[in-house]
Amino acid sequence: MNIRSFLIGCLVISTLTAVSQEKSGKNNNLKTNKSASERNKPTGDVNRQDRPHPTKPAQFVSEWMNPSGELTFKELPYAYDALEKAIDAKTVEVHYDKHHRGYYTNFMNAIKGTDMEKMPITMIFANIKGQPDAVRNNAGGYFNHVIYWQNMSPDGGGEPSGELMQEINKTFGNFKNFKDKFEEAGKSRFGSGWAWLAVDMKTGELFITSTANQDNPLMNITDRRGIPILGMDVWEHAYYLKYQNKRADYITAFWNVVNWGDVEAKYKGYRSMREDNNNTK
Ligand code: MN3
Repeated sequence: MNIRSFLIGCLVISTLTAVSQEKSGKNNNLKTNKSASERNKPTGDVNRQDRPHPTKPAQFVSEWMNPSGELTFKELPYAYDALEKAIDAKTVEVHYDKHHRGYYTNFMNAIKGTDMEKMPITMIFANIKGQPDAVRNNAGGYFNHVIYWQNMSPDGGGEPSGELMQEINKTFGNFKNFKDKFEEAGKSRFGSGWAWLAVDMKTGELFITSTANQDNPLMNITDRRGIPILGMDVWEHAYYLKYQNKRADYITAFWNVVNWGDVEAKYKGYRSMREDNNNTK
């Protein structure tokens, strides 16, 4: 790895660590591998209808600090038929239980006995250039699908609120423009890949991008590096049973299940990480 990629890797890790340590007093449960139902138990006055099982901001950061060798294959946070407003049960089942599980298993096999077993996955992404395809494809495939499942909910749809909505309006003009651009990123990705809403690691700005295969914006092979907060899988396996060749119809329907509470929590996780990092400079 060259010195620049190493430094960027260290920056990501140091900022993630700072937040992880700062939050650990309040969130001791985040370091354990609890089941989805335990993790998603409502706390306080959270309105589960309005904000379905979002990832907590600190959780989004801390869950990726574990050594990669200790990462688990997470439970799907809902039933296979829960996303039928957009995606049929059979597709969710095969996608989660065969494709996603396969990436996880192959990722674990690819890093077994290497230094990467002890590295956080974010560190692996920050230094992915030059690594074997088995690591790049399967680490990406494992991580990207965790984000994707978290980003959706049977109670999803609608619009974001708060700071995230303000930032979307500031960056894209309005919510419709944002959706148009995000859809375009998904439609125009040739072959298999992903569309992303991400937060620029250097400037903190939102941006939309797409990546091929199982790459993601955390990898040091992308033009603009950022922390992904919303990911849409546009591989044919994500939609073909219901939509066949009509990728655009799947993309339109995707908005019906977007869990904006989760996207906002990921955005806040990034913001708190950045503020902590600035405070420690
Ligand atoms: Mn997929």
